[in-house]
Amino acid sequence: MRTQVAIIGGGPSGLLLSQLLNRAGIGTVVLERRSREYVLGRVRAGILEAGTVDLLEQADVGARMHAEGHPHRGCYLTDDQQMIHVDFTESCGEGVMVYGQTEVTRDLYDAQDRIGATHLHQVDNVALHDLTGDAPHVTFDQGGKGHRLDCDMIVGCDGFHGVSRLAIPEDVRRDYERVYPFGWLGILSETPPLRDELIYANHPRGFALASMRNPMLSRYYIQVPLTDRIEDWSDDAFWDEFRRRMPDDVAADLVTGPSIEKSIAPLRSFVSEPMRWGHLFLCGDAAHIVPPTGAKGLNLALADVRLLSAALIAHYRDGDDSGLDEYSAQALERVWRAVRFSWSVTTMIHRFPDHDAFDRRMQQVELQALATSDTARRLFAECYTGVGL
Ligand code: RFL
Ligand code: PHB
Repeated sequence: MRTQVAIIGGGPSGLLLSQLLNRAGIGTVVLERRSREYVLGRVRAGILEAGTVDLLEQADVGARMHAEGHPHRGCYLTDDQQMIHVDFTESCGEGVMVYGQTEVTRDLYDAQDRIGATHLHQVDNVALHDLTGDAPHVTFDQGGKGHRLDCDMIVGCDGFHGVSRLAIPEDVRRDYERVYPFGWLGILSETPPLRDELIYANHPRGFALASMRNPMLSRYYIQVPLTDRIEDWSDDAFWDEFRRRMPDDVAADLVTGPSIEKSIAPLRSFVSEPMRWGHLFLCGDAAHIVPPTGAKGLNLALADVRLLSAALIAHYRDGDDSGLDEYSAQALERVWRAVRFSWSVTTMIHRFPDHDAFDRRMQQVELQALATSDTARRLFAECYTGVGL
């Protein structure tokens, strides 16, 4: 088998890259470890930056997002009982779109089917070969048989637990990591959202987030110790704890119902440099992870794809390799800015087991800056909507 660009991983990065390249006449094969149903069953991010919305339009997957997504012009943060509103549109002229990663992924699969793109699912033992030589290729097993895919380039879109990043030699690769001492327990419920915009709550009992997918589908999270398991949390226990972490007058409006999904995600900041090695390029979670607090993970992954797709199109169309040569350095600039934002919001809004009275004062000063300073609100809004990254 031969293709121009072999894409490892059929999550949002891999699918969008395949979509943009196919539309430019460049051949791709996507190799995905899981079934399509499994990929579509994962509940993850919910917020799209303005630039992500534009990119999905360019890829011809914007129609349902515009019909069913919900533009938001701001969000709330709390400091115990105090509600602080940041109006993104007033502060920086942009907003965000509430539209789940699951829906983005579904739209990408549908668009890929329409143009007849090649996806191989349930592949195992993916291995990358000759990354700096003349014959880059990927080997893998599918249906009990071994296969070889020859290509010009390999793009690792296989997430944090993928194999692509590990194909970069250890003496070349540099990893940076911060593991946070808590996770997020999230539930999805068919209930009306608590408010018209998201609420990020800093409460003495810990962080909580009220998010949503649509007027009858809510997504709620609470900070939990890393040792907690899903079985420890009945729906009732979740709702009780969530209610206690919201300001009293907001909590009074909470509509509860059975959870239709429940999961715990650990929080981590991670960056692996470089994002290119020979014929291998990395996109998205394969190269970097951010805690979900800033809603950056999916957006950052798709920003990589925007850069890399343009560079690959310039390579094939005009023989211009400057974009490929600059890809790693350019992508990492945005990555580090998003890592800083996600880390700083995480630090401002969670209760850390080792925080003392001093750390708490720092949180209060930062939250009060958002309440009182146009400049602080603008900085936050620019990062959250992505225009300042
Ligand atoms: P993905 O979505 O992880 O997709 C990678 C794909 O590669 C496949 N794969 C392989 N395929 C072939 N061979 C292998 N060896 C492979 N190893 C892995 C996987 O099956 C998968 O289909 O990465 P991508 O495309 O870069 O997209 C990134 C986003 O998914 C990610 O940044 C966000 O979802 C992060 N994230 C969240 N971000 C937010 O902004 N808000 C959230 O609420 C939020 N919740 C989450 C999250 C990430 C989570 N993960 C990764 C554990 C919740 C979870 C649980
Ligand atoms: C979500 O709706 O899943 C969500 C929204 C905002 C975040 C994280 C997760 O910062």
